[in-house]
Amino acid sequence: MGIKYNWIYPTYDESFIKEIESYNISKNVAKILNARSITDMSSVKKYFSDEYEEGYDPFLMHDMQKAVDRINEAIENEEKILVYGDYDADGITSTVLLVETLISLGANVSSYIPNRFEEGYGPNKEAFTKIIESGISLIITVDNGIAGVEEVDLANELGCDVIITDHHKIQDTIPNAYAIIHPEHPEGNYPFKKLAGVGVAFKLAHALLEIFPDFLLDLVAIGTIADMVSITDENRIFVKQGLELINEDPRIGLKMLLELSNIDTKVDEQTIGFYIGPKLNSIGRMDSAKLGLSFLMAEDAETARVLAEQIEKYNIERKQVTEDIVKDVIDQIENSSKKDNNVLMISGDYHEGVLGIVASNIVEKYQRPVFIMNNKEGILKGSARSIFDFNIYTAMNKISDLFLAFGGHTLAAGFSFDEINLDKIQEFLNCEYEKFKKNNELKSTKKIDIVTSLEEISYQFLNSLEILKPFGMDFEKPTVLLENAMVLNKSYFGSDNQYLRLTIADEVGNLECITFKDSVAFEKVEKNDIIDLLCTIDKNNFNGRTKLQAHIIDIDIKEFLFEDLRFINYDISQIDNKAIKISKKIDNRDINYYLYKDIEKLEENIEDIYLLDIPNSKEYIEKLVNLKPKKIYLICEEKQVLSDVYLIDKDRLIKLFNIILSIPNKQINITQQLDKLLTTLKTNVDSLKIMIQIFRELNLITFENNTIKLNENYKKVDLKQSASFVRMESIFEVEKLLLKENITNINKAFDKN
Ligand SMILES: [Mn+2]
Repeated sequence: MGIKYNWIYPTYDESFIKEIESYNISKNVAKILNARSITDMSSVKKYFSDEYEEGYDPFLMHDMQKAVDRINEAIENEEKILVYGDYDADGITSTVLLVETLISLGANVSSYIPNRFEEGYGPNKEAFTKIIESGISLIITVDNGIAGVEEVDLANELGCDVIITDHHKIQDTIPNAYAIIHPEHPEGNYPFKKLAGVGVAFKLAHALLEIFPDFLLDLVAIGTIADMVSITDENRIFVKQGLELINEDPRIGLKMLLELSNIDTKVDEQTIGFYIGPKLNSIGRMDSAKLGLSFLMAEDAETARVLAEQIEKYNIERKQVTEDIVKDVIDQIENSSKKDNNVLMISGDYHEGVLGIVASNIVEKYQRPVFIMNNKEGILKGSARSIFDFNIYTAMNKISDLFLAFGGHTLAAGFSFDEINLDKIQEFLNCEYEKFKKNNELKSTKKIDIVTSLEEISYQFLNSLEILKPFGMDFEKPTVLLENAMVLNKSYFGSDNQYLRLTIADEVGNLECITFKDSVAFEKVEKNDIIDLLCTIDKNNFNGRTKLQAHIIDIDIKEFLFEDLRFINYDISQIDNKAIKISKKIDNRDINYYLYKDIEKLEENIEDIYLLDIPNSKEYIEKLVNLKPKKIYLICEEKQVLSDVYLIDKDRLIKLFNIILSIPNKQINITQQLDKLLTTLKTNVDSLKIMIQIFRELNLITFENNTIKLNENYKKVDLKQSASFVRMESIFEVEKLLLKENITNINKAFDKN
């Protein structure tokens, strides 16, 4: 088990894997699909098929026809239409998508994005009033929630229709909008519920344009990835095609932004997730997100460049502000009694746009729910992030009267409250989490897709997984467990040395492994440790060079029971007097010397055991392991390796018996036939003697005057009925294990887990 997570090892259905391999799909891909419960051919075919290339029929969405009719009517009558968007990447792309669609249809369209700091999320009355006063008679909201009941009523009163398109959780009271397009509409029956805001806007565009508008899929890909919705089903199709479009013919703004980010490789979901998405999000975190619209809709290179540079600036600023707040929060936690709280609640004079990012960071470090708040004139406003499926929203709901406002779901929420309520809220949340801790294990689980070792990791391995892309929510990057790798080197990097870098190695090569997350958890990993490393495998492009790199998810430091002191002429006089020494024969009568046959006398939980030679049976080792010693040191010096001396096995025994049978009088005189026998059986005299002994024990022959004579009444027998054979097999087995295997395999052989 790992330091951070409980690992769930995969189980594979071998026949399924064979079947899918016959379709020219690599074994690794087969394993991953299998580990992810895609376990029959029809699901596999559906997964890889292009059948759904154009997604589902947009008119399957509730109110779609009604919305399309109203919009067409507005275009016909030259009404002023406004697209009301949101300030995050999903909201910005949704807005651009619908504005471009309406422009292409000849509509008189404008857009509005509320300001995060002045207006907050969702529709607001003041904005609606101003918009409608300016002559707008149709508002279409995108990615803006479905909670604006009063705002929609107001618009209706002022003679303006509202069409809501959205994907957020539907509340009990639905606004009285002209039409509501939502994949989860209670009266609708849309097959896929997990579209992003931009995905819903795209369905409306598809319906309006009456063709599949694949030229808008770049926006869908960006919003879908940035909003971290499920990457399965229709979203997978959209993202895949959208990424292709971005690579073939990017918008001029994106092209500039990619250039400024020094990205010259193929754009994939990670490029969007790590670079483009956060940058688009940073606009609204730092300033008004309107700039994002101009950026995505820019048509000439100069405008695009200027806007891209501004976005770069916002992003750098956002990173700096985040870093500063994280530092301050950690400082507050470490230097006060706040650290003892079950739920960390920290406030300061903080920039509101980044509090969610800060909270996620702190959760990662302290592994408990976190509230990060800006204190503005006694009102605490901020973001909460939870962990281990502790439902933070439900907890807040129980004391809803202590909040001015709050909203969210299991693991994330936004809120505001008067600071006089802080202690009450803190106390209540501490209690709630205390109860939760008692009934739940505070360790998340992590599923492993593939268990392998370092030597299997290659470009070929990584490339074989490409077919599964894009990865994201609900279909994450394959997790690979590299077993028994040695830590060759450990170092830290980053501005504060906050990131960890390990180099792991095996006999063949090595691999650089890094993590940008909570390197503190892995502090006790040391150079030369043998570890199981759970990671994802990636390519790292640096200074024009590409190399393989692992991203560390979790680590298990192997505590080995058996330590190897074999084949090094270990000087046994070094052994501590208190340590237990075990051997087949005693030649030193020290008090802590034991014979294998006397190990019953040993008590449980002894510290160190030294095995001077090897026992006659594996059973003795098993008994020792059961005593739960701290370490078992293998010295195992053997003057005579019996399996090398005695050349006996089942095949030879059968051969010898057939020789006896083939002779007419069924007798062999050993003295006369010795050389011939030894050559045929490829063995030696001592071995032959034991083989004869085995046959005697089995009543197959008699042996007198150096002559083997077949017992006429012999019966077919099991070799295991011969004590000599059994003893020999058992010695060979334990010798093979303790003398021929490496220490890792020996540890594995006796590992109870
Ligand atoms: Mn959204």
